[in-house]
Amino acid sequence: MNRARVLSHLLSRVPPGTPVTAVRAWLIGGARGKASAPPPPTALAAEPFLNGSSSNYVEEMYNAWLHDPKSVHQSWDTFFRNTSAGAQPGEAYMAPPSLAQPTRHHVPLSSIAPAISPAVGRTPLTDNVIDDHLAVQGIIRAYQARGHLIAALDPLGIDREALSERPPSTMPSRIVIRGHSIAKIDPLGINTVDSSESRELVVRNYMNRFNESDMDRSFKLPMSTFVGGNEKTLPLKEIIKRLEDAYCRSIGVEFMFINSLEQCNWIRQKFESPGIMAMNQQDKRLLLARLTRSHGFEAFLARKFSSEKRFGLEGCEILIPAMKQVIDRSTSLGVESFVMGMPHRGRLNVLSNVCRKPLEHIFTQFAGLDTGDEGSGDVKYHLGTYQERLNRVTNKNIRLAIVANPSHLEAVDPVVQGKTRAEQFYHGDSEGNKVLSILLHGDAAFSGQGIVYETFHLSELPEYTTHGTIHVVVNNQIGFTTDPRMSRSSPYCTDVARVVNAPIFHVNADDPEAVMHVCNVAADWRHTFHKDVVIDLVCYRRNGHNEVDEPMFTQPLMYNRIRKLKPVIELYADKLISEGVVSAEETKEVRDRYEKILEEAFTAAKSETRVFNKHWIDSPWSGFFEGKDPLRATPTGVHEDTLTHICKRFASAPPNASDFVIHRGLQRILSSRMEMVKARTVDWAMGEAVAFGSLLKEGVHVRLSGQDVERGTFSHRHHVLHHQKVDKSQYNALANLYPDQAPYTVCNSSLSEYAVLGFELGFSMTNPNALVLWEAQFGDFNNTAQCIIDQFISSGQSKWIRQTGLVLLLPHGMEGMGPEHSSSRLERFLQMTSDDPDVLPAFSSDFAIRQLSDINWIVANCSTPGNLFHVLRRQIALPFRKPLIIMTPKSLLRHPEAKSSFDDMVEGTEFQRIIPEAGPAAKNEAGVKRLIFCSGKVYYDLAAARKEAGIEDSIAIARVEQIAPFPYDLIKQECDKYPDAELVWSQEEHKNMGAWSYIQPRIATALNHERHIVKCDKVANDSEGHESQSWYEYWFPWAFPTSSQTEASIPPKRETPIASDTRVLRYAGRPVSASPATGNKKTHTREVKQLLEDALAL
Ligand SMILES: Cc1ncc(C[n+]2csc(CCOP(=O)(O)OP(=O)(O)O)c2C)c(N)n1
Ligand SMILES: [Mg+2]
Repeated sequence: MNRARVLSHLLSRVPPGTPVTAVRAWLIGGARGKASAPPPPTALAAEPFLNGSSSNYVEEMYNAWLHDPKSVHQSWDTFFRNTSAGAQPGEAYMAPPSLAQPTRHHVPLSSIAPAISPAVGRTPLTDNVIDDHLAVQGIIRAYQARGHLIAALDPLGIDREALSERPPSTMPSRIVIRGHSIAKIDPLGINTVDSSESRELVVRNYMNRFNESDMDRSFKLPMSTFVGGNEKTLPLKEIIKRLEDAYCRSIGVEFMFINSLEQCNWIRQKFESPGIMAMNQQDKRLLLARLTRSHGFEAFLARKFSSEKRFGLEGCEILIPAMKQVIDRSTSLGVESFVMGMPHRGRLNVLSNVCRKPLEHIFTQFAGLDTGDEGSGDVKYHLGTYQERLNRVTNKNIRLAIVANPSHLEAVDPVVQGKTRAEQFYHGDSEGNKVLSILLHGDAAFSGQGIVYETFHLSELPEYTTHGTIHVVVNNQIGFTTDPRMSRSSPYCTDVARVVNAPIFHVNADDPEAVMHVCNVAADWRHTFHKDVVIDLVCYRRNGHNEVDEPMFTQPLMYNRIRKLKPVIELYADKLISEGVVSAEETKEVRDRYEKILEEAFTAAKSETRVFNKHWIDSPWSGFFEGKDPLRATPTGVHEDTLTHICKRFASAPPNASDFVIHRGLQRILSSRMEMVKARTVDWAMGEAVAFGSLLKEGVHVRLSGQDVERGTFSHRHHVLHHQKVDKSQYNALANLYPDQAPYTVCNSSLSEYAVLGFELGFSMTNPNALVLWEAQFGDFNNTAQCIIDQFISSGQSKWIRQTGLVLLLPHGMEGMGPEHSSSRLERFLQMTSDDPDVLPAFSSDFAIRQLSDINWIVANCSTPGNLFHVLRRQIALPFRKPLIIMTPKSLLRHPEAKSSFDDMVEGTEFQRIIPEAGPAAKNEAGVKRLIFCSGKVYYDLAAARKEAGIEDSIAIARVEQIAPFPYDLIKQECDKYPDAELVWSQEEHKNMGAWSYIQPRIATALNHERHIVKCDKVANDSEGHESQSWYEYWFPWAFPTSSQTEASIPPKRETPIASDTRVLRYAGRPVSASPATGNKKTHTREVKQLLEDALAL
């Protein structure tokens, strides 16, 4: 039995004499019929579920039921059984018995059951009539769902070919073929599918029942289409024509996978409504002017710098008008700030023509000039920018930022999202109405890079959403030298976006007006639904990957075709001239005017002698550095009352404790916390909490994000208490400390390191007065976010002179748990620090802070909660921002010794870069035979073993808490204190890991082993002898008079060591290994024993 039979079966129950139009009304009229119809006759109203839009669904339910009655909702099951058994109208349907959420085949029949219209008509109702109407509905739906498969998207006409070469077993080509089967251009000459065949791809066999004469028959339009406009019925040929105009011309709309009828209807309306794509003359002229600039910019650079790489936009010049259209439209809808991320392709053009970055700044980047300020800089097509400007179309001021990024494609995506989210957060823009992120992608990168998927999955998470991102893909159908056949397995490069139900608008980039239409729809979609949307600009790349690449080596046929194509500016100008919208003279005038602007800027740029990295900052922190002493941090100790208050709150149940049922285990934890408050001590979790709490009190927003951070991987944190009886009823003590405190955000993230770390980095870039922390589940997982660590965090300030105080919490330590989860790869973070192991900075009163300001990041491995408290607070106390990498403990979280007294955190205390020996050995300086330096948890093992061996007065142990920058001054002080002691470095990590290779040369330098001492106030000179500014001279000009104000620049000072300590540091620890830790518990225990013997045996 098929759908028609099901329906005719149902129709057989229509009382004799019921007019056919009544049936037709429900069959094809849907809600429209319903709205205008008089009340249904009783017999039919008793079975009021049949309407036009549901007939497909009825069939689907019926087929599913036939296959397996259990696969459908119980109400359908009952209904079909009853109708099969001959039930009378009104008797077959029974209300669903369950309130459970229905799944696909479990949608209750009641949900699609409007009344049936009893309109009047005379045509006898036959199976044929019903089937014809159903077929028309099928056709309409087919175009909506699959019209994009035959849309003329590709200016080259090769995209369908690329995919149809796949073996049928891996991809049924007739299904996946998309794009250009009816386009006229095909460089490969084998695009042989004619238009009737391609149409069949969409409508499949729905058309079989119609012949030419049926084309003039009128059909009533169902509520699922808007092609009729005000018409209720249309001839079949007109229905098909309008559907093809909507779905198969230059725009291919992919949206029918979206699980929301409202959203699907919204999109249908935006593309199907007659005349909706029409553009007025003024907009056409504006579009032409924007295209002229886009084209002119690349042409100018090509002429002036013919051998320079610029990753030009030729072949996708429409990108500039497209972005501007999205911005115009969104601005008119209330957006004030745009945060953008984009790859190399067309970046300079976007900087100039979308952001209006001064052309001189761009041109000087080509001139090979020295830098005039701090930073290593970056190539011009990676740099960011921030501009505030007037949007001329809406006459509103807007902010535009392009986030600087590395070469690593798509890595910037989560950073942009984090920055956007932060802007929204700090502006109180809880719905994303004011701040919008736009992400640009290349086709190969969009489908190839996993970070795209990871970023999409942040899009709807409560603490990570940016309330919809507009994605624009420059789909030039090639990635470097690889075409889509070899670079992806999905039909479209955009398929990744389907996972979040984002609509995807494929559009032929050579049809500028179609592009503008999808841009408007995308902006409206985002404004209406606050969800992601994708614009896929199907285009081509006129040159090689860059301007000095030869594309004919690898894509000869494609490029033969490309060479014959006219640039889109010519196509569009010709079109507008032929329409009489502009004259040829006007187009020339617009071109010449822009050419003049370019020439003038080019001339002005010639007089520049330097480039300035500061011109390219994407996240300026205006006011933050103002009036600060660049070398003074505010104290980190806090008043005892504050400690007590925060700790008490942290140890207490919610204020409404009697109504809030807490887990018993948590009650125990809270009690033990209260015990600690009484004893004026903190464990790790309390140390962290009081650091956060005291910052919150001071108005500093704290955001802690990562996998399972709310409870903590090791069940030690418990920042969010869950009511054991009421879903979503939670209590967060740190968010409820003081009435006027800053907000506290703690959020479990998606299971992604790359995206979430990138996101938090972006978040941290927005507001320097926020402590943003990302915690890895275990420290070793940080390597799946390696790109963010290498490309952004360790080198970001140097490349892009932008700062971040982001904190990475990386659980680290060898607890016998196997090769994984033991090592955060401390050695890698240390290897990437930018301090020179051979240079001993001059000791001075501001030594510690100078070191911090000079280094790229701080690496710490604290052994006490008190020190953790201080180092976290110091992040905000510093007058600048540096990333902080902390190796955090596991067993120390509950270690009885790893506690700190309030005395270590009150006013007057501070972070201890090293914790020197304080036991009996400290009082026996001359008698100490060995001074062991170590870091982190191993200290507790060493101290316990030393005590057990009874040698506490002859071995001193000093803990290096801040490993980088290396505390030379304190290390030297400690060495000097025990002049006769052997110096040992002991670590639990294997010798080729951990801090050893970082520590060894630096201790040697501290001991003055034939190493230069260079004063740290050296001034770097460029090749022409210009003095370049350090970053703090730039940000704190009042504290650093320029050399013209002083008598002369200070030359680097080199001094011979005053005294040399001949001692050599010995290593005591595990041998080298390929694996971070053994998987065998016994071996682990043996290794620990060996390590301790090695370190302590005298
Ligand atoms: C993660 C990463 N891998 C490799 C590269 C090297 N690379 C630079 S551009 C490019 C091709 C990019 O193709 P697509 O995304 O389609 O952008 P298009 O250059 O075509 O605009 C490649 C592979 C890179 N930059 N980043
Ligand atoms: Mg590409």
